[in-house]
Amino acid sequence: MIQLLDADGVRRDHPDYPLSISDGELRELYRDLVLVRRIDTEATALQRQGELGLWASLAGQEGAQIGAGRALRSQDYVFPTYREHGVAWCRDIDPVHILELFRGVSLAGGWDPSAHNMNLYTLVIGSQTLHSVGFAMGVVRDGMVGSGDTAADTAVLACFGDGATSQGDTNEAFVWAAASNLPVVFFCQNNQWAISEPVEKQSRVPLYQRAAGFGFPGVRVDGNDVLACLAVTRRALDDARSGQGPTLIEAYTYRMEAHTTSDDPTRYRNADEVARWAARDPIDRLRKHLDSRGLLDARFLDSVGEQSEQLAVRLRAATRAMPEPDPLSAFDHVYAEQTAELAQQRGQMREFLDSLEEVG
Ligand SMILES: Cc1ncc(C[n+]2csc(CCOP(=O)(O)OP(=O)(O)O)c2C)c(N)n1
Repeated sequence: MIQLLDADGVRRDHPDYPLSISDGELRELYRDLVLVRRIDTEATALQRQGELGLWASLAGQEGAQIGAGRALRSQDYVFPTYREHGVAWCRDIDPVHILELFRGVSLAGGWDPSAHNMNLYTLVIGSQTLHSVGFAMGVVRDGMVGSGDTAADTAVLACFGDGATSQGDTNEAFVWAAASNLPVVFFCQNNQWAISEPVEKQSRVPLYQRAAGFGFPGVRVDGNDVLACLAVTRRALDDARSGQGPTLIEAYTYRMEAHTTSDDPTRYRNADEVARWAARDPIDRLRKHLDSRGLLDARFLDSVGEQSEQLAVRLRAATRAMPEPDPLSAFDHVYAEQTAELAQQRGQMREFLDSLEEVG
């Protein structure tokens, strides 16, 4: 397992994954980790207050997501699942859009994918892996792989969980990516659980080893080590952009909270396991490292604390102020062009809504 920061925050080098990083960049990674955790904490609280219908927590997975997200170049394209709030943060997606989705007021999804080079969240497990290879095929046909133009060559990052590796779609995506040598990085966050199904019940081998059977490299990285995730993803994305084909990254991490706010994890996993992983917290680890380098002065910590507080206040206010959606918007964006059948259904809905108004 690739690790660049050990559990005590001590820096290690790895010959295959050299990482030169400035003090300023280290601090910005820390800021990212703290802020995305704050988004998560606020969203969970908002759900408990009845302001969101559901929330899927990323707690514990911040290091994996910020590492992968900060490895991207602006032209790269991301296909997420529903827990990628940290990756979305790195793509400059306002977390308010994610909250719109989980409040159920943004029927077609929260943001414009083309404005951020990040597709909308996907609830159908594994389906985005096929979308990612289809997109990557287009990238190749557009001549944007291996051209040597660093501003144009493009990689695709497909994010999914350990459970998704059991889906047919994901395995088909592996076949397709390998056969066509596509510029895709498969970023699997193995958070040990697919709701109540542990990863040991899904695979006889470590997940990253499956890549060998498809004919491309697989690597396991410490998912609670943001530096290792950054270095490993950066290299895989570089390989993809330069025409060397796909990589499977297994970011070995843990889902600290429930699967979603509708789940009770105490029914299927024990407290000892959770405590063991709490001791490997990705933010604590980077904090220890920064501290050992004298980078945690009061001014920096205050600025992170203040930004975190302001973000939380903004998220709460924005969530409470979200307008109710127009029920007819459910018919928008279903297809690129409205079909006759949908237009008819929309008309029926319109009539129904009008009849309600008449009743008063
Ligand atoms: C095709 C499909 N089958 C089943 C489900 C129900 N489901 C929702 S989340 C989930 C587990 C996913 O686990 P994993 O891929 O490890 O991702 P995680 O939630 O742990 O991030 C399942 C089976 C679904 N959404 N889609």
